[in-house]
Amino acid sequence: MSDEEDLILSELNDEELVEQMYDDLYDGLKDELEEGVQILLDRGWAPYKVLTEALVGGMTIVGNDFRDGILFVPEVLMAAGAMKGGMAILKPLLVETGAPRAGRMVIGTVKGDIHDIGQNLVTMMMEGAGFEVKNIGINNPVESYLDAAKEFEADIIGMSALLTTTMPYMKIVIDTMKEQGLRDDYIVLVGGAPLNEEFGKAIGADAYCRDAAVAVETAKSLMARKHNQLTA
Ligand code: B1M
Repeated sequence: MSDEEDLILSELNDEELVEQMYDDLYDGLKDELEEGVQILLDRGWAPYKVLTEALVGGMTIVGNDFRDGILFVPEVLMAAGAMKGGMAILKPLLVETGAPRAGRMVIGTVKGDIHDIGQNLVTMMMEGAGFEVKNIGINNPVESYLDAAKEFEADIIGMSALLTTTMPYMKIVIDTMKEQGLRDDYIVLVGGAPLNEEFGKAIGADAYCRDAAVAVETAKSLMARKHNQLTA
């Protein structure tokens, strides 16, 4: 039996376990990663802490090695699959706050882009904060956003892009909204690793959101502002 097979996750202390979970995520070991998530929850870790410290932390390492040509697409897909397994355990816990409905959002990744882990995470956190969210998935052209927003009677349109080549598509969506006289009907939030605040401003979004927690805070404060304007 190898050393790895001998490893009993529940016997590791928190720090060692998180390190091991980074390795498991890196190696795409979904079952082991899920076990790690469960152990941390059983030890009283808040779901959000498990998410950010153990899962997102591990994915950052994967991302760096992907960038540096150490990992390739198949390995990263395995890691993404393991990450989704861990997220699935956390989702009901993040969502079960029973908060009053805070607003409605449509979110999706823009045309040409198939990265969905980040926007799934934003979805979970927004739902946890009491928003109703329609997640329209990946590779969305303008029409998908606008049709979904209309049908769902959304207050917010959220767009995600992870590639420098797809982020300009966000401007196409916003420009189309302007052309169709719809821009002021929605709060537009954008996010994704290659974006920044300046980019958000330049394309005419209401706000750039660095991460899922910022997305929740921003959505709440812009919704409050919208309500105040309507009641003024
Ligand atoms: Co991709 N990929 N990938 N990839 N991939 C990146 C983005 C990259 C930075 C890797 C690297 O080189 N270091 C690089 C982009 C470089 C660039 O554009 N400058 C890259 C590349 C090049 C590619 C391909 C082109 C590779 C290839 O085929 N040669 C290809 C493109 C495919 C396509 O989209 N057309 C590709 C493919 C893939 C996989 C399919 C293998 C897989 C995606 C699986 C999936 O999503 N189901 C994948 C992955 C996993 C990554 C990395 C490693 C991780 C992304 C991730 O999930 N991060 C990524 C490296 C990295 O980002 N460090 C990389 C974890 C996630 C929680 O963070 O998505 O940033 P993030 O979301 C955060 C915030 O950004 C924010 O909140 C989230 C939570 O806090 N946020 C929002 C995100 N969206 C938001 C929307 C909002 C608000 C906040 O709206 C309101």
